Amino acid sequence: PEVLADFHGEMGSCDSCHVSDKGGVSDDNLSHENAQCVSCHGDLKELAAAAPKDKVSPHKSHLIGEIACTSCHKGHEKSVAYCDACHSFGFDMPYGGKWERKFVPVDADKAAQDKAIAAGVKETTDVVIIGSGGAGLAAAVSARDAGAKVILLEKEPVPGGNTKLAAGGMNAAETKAQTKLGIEDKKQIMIDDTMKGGRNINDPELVKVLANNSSDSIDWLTSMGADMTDVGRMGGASVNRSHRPTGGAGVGAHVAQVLWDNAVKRGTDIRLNSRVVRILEDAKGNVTGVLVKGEYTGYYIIKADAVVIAAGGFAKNNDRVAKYDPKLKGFKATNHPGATGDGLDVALQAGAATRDLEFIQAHPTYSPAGGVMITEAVRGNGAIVVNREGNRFMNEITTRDKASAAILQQKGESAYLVFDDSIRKSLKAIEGYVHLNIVKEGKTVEELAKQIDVPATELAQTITAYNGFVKSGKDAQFERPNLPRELAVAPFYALEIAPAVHHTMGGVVIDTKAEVKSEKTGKPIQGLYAAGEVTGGVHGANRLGGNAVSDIVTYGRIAGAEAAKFAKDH
Ligand code: FAD
Ligand code: MEZ
Repeated sequence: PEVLADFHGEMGSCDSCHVSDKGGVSDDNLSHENAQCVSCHGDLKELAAAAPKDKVSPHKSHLIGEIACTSCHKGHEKSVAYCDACHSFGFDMPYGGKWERKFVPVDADKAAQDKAIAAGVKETTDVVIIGSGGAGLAAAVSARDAGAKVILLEKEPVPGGNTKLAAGGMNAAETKAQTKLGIEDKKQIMIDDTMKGGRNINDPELVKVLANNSSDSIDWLTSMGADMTDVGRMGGASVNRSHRPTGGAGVGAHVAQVLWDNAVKRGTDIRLNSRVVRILEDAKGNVTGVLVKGEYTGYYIIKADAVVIAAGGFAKNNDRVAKYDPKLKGFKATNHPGATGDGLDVALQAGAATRDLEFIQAHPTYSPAGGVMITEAVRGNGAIVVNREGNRFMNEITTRDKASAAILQQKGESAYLVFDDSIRKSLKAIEGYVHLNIVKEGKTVEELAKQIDVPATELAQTITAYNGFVKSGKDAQFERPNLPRELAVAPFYALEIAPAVHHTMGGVVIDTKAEVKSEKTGKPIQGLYAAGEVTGGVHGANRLGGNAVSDIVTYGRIAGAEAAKFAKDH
């Protein structure tokens, strides 16, 4: 047999997987087909429990929601390991093919799209949300709480977008967690840090809303079951304000899971494998709904009073990235495979204004060996960065634009992140990197130096000098503002890091109610809202670490509530 369906076909008829009297698949989520897989093979948790302990298990997933078996195990075509889209595990999949994706523009297939539009409305709802990342899920929860009927559409087979990958934290000022830890912060300081980090080209009104609602957004998440009690430092922040789960576990998978659970609990109609290819408008330019391409069901129209674009950024689309910033041509990206910029395309088609598209951020610490971003929280908790000569060359927690530029100036255009066992113990996220086998370890600094091929004497001198700065409370070399701990507890660790495209700061122009502005009139397009990485203005020219999760929760909430209100008054 060539594919899974052939093999299953040999054992029984088509209705061992499909609903026999329906013809074709059950829906775009393949709900029935996936239930059939689980009924014979067990669910993800059961399969993960049965996996060998000494290997990276594809079933031990950090993805949110209930991951559909068919995301990887295709029936009528070769199976693929979806995680290969980011990592390079090289799993030997039964009936396996190579994971790859060709970018298809949203306006491809125009004739079929026009035909579907001519066929008319298939379904009606109050609010359509495009994207199942944090902004989309937050919008779904708040729109449902405001009484709207909501359909949320996600083009990927797995939900959560970039949000599920977020690691270091969510920025918020004047929170209960900060008070408990004795951290003195002010919303105004968060505003000042954000404007400074964004080189003062941010929309100040959007920044005020971000900071002034940040503590409330933490409380909102907490009220729905989130744990945001650990607080660390991110680059460009004056104080510790990056909130994450206890022990420093990754923030994004947790927040996305809490929002997912709450969106599901509130009865949101969530459809995966469902790509929005056009926002529909009437002759006056008011939004009337969306044209969707269901992976299996084809094109159809949903009529809606309001649409929220929460489709994320475009960092994974290197052609588009290089068009706006040619220096980034050929760079790897930290993002999930769906971050291609479709949201921007449908918004542009609908006449939205855009801003700041040329500002694209590289994250300084991506591991080329693992295909993963190493969270800034490792540096925030005390790690240093050294070059191939074993020397520090920057303030490790400066803003990302400066840190990335400094690393690219070093020999080999990469560097080493160096930390000790006390830092490892302070941050659960590090266990993930150890699990991926990308962290080098030495019982002594000298042994570590050998492992990463840097001169042992220089590395030892660098660490001794750094520990001296920690003791005196002043980094006399690079003025690093936080010096949380000496690097003194063996074993010592290092991993190679280099910058990779991480965040697209620009996007659709919104106001403080998350209404999308028209390019032509400068006024809001009636019924169109946007939130999260698809928008521009909140982060200016350079986003501060931790501000994106804050952005998506606060503006996702606002967009959902405003869209529901608009639908009600419509
Ligand atoms: P996403 O979460 O990307 O969701 C958008 C969704 O829309 C995607 O699932 C996408 O597939 C879908 N979509 C796109 N187009 C369509 C379409 N046409 N039809 C249907 N669906 C569509 N920020 C922080 O503040 N703190 C952190 O610690 C942090 N860590 C990060 C770590 C990594 C590895 C990465 C990549 C980013 C990190 N960020 C962090 C940034 C932050 O995670 C993102 O900016 C943020 O989560 C974006 O949320 P979003 O909801 O706007 O978009
Ligand atoms: O905001 C981010 O992108 C972030 C904090 C990433 C990280 O290093 O964890």
